[in-house]
Amino acid sequence: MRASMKFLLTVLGTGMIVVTVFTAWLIIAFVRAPLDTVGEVDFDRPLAIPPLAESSVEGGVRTFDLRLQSGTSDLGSEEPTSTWGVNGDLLGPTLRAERGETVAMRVRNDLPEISTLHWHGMHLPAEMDGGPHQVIEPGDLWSPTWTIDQPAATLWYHPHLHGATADHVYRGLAGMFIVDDPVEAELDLPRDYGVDDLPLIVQDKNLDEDGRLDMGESFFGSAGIIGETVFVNGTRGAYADVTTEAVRLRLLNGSNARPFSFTFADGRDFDLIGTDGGLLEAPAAMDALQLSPGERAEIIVRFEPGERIVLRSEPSDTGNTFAGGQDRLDIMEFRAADRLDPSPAVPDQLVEVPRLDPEDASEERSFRLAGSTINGREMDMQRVDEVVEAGAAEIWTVTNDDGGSHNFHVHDVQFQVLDIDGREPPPHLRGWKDTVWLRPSEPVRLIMRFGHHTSTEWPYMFHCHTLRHEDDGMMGQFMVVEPGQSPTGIPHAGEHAHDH
Ligand SMILES: [Cu+2]
Repeated sequence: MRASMKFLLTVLGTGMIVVTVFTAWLIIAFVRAPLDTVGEVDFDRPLAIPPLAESSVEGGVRTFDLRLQSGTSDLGSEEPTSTWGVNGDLLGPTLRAERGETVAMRVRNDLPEISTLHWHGMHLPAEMDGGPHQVIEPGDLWSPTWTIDQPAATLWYHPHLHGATADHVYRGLAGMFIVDDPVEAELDLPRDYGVDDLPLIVQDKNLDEDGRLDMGESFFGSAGIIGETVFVNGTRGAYADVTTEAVRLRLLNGSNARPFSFTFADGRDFDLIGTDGGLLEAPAAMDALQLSPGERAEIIVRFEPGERIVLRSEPSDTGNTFAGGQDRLDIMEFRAADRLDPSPAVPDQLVEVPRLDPEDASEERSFRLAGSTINGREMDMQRVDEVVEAGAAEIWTVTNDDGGSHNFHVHDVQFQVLDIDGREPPPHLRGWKDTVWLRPSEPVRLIMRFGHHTSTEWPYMFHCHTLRHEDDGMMGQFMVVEPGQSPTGIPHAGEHAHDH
């Protein structure tokens, strides 16, 4: 009797503590004052443009040499900052290859710890994907190869080591991967890299008093690091000189957690021409574009001679107040020359985007994201969560079940958004996508057709691209197999605890 009484009191006491802590956390999360840096940023540094990666072609194979390395960078502090990069001190070169080309990557890890390199948005065999199972030990070389078979698009690459993706990306490992194809090449679009076709890798970081990258995570919420300083291509307070009437911006939200809602200071319209997986059927005029971590977009914006205009991030329509989505941030400045070279008008029609038909879907699956789980389970490197038939079209319904700061990324395929909580998707979600934001409790129905790279051994990932959530276990694995095949078990190569 006494023992059970004591037990009851313990349970009650623990319950009250849990409720109190949870309530305090809720209050803190909702009262965090939004950050506002509008008008506060000096744009006094020329925007760095990542160099185009060198490659060599032999026997029809285009080979890139990539070296993960540590170094130091000028991030605007008095002291240089320790950073990581690919073939340099911070970020990596822009990779570029044509549809139909076979590429070979020689990725050497000269970091003091294991890492991986994942080709985000790429359709390729699972073993080449650079996910958590393709670890590269310090000093080792990893040599994936595949044939590019997807439309022209702005993709990117970054580490994907289970438990350490947030850390490695934040330290500076990321770069763009531009896929070209003849259809895009035929269109009258700006494409002079670094002149009227600019890659913009937008990231937020915090620096401590000694100029070091502050790895401390936000106290306000579970999304991880929310930076108060914005960097574009690693440049703090960046400005870009504009010499043409129109410029194509390839925007990548390369942040760990922060969503951006890109606008220009005067609210001008721009044309959205492409999303994660390629160009749209037709340009869509808009004055604000939201991108969550991992998402990309291509926009074309027009400038007047002699003007200076700031690219900003206004509060996002995320459905919650987490991850700095309510902040207003000055991002970078464009400085137009007094005389601008003429640019073509944006074509009325871009490319064909064949709609995937829900009638063709052979399978429907549902994914509920909450806590650090998907469908109640945390990532297990040895568990295959879903098995998919090669060539099958499927509908995946994905729901943010706990109101947190979540999006959803699927490897290997580009999907289309069928509807969001029953509504038609807005223009910026009507093209090919591989990552999509999840507003709380609004199911997003995705349709995708899986390719023909099969394996009974190597899985692909699906996960939240808020990197802290991914690291915490909000990730699962799927295998693409031939009809009738079953997974045979995942090799243990990827089992590494992460410790700093
Ligand atoms: Cu998440």
